[in-house]
Amino acid sequence: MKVVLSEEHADHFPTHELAGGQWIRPHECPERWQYVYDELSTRALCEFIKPDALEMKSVLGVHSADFMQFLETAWDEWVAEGFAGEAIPTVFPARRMQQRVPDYIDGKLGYYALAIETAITRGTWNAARSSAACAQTAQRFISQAGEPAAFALCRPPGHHAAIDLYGGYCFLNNAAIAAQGFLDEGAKRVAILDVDFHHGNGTQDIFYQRNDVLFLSLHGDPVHAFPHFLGYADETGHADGEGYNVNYPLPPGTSYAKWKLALENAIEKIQAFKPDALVISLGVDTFKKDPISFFKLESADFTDYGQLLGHLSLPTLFVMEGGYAVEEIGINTANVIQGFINAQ
Ligand code: SP5
Ligand code: ZN
Repeated sequence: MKVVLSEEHADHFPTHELAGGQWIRPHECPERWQYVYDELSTRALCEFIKPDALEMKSVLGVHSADFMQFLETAWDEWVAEGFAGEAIPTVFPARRMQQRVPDYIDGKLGYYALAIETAITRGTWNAARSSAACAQTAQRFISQAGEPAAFALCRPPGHHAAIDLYGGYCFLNNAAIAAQGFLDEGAKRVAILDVDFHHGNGTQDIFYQRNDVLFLSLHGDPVHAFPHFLGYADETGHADGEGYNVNYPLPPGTSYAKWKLALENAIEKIQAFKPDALVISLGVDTFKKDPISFFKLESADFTDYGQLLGHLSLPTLFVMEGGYAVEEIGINTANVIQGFINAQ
């Protein structure tokens, strides 16, 4: 399988994440990428390719132009204000306050942030662009070169990034940009299946009123799990999108047996939708040892569900999302890919 990846991911390496009232080294760290790359190399399953430069058309099909402008200039505006640390907001447009974009950078950060664990640094915009470029190039291997499947080893991840919001370690929604790319290049329908432990709130937000993208997400119930404010089962889409958003919130301690029942239900819905392409938001933070999650998948379970996805026999793009049990992230990710390839 072709794997698209960029060394420029390493331009984003924030040193601060606020967690439990303390500053920690961010869970979303550059070694995550290295572990996946090393494991895929060891197993010789893949061919590695660098991305082409990001073309903005499909990006602007999913994100607002003002949000792009903000991401591009946020670090420079922060530095121009004389701030010495990483760019992290302190104030938010909360209930009954104005939803207007202020001029001052601290206010802008709060306007565009959905969570503050995610710092913006000097190299963030470049890394976020290179990550989206990986997804776009991998998508084009499928839609233009006729590859049956591809894997975008994206970092930073993307599925929490909404039309005009960043956070949850995400800036650009790589999976959504790829799905939009398939549509821009002739696909009529695309399904996005999000198997990251966290709800793909950003992807849901982007496609919530559309019927050309079916979005399905298996995740920790937002009553207990980040992002807390989206991901309930009664969020089924709006207007043209009614019925095209499917959430499977699952409780703490969910075993693979229970998780697989939700996956099988999602797979039936994908088959009924008859998509021209399938995008998998592949987070492996469902693993039992993940430090911030509460599902109980074992490493072998990743191979098993990779096989189920392979049996769908759809043009399939895997897009890397989360996974923070760093030493096992490579094994679990490669297991999904190996299971998928075995089923072909
Ligand atoms: C892409 C992705 O997986 N983003 C996840 C972002 C999660 N950020 C905040 C997590 C807070 C988790 N707190 C759980 C404490 C468990 N001991
Ligand atoms: Zn996650």
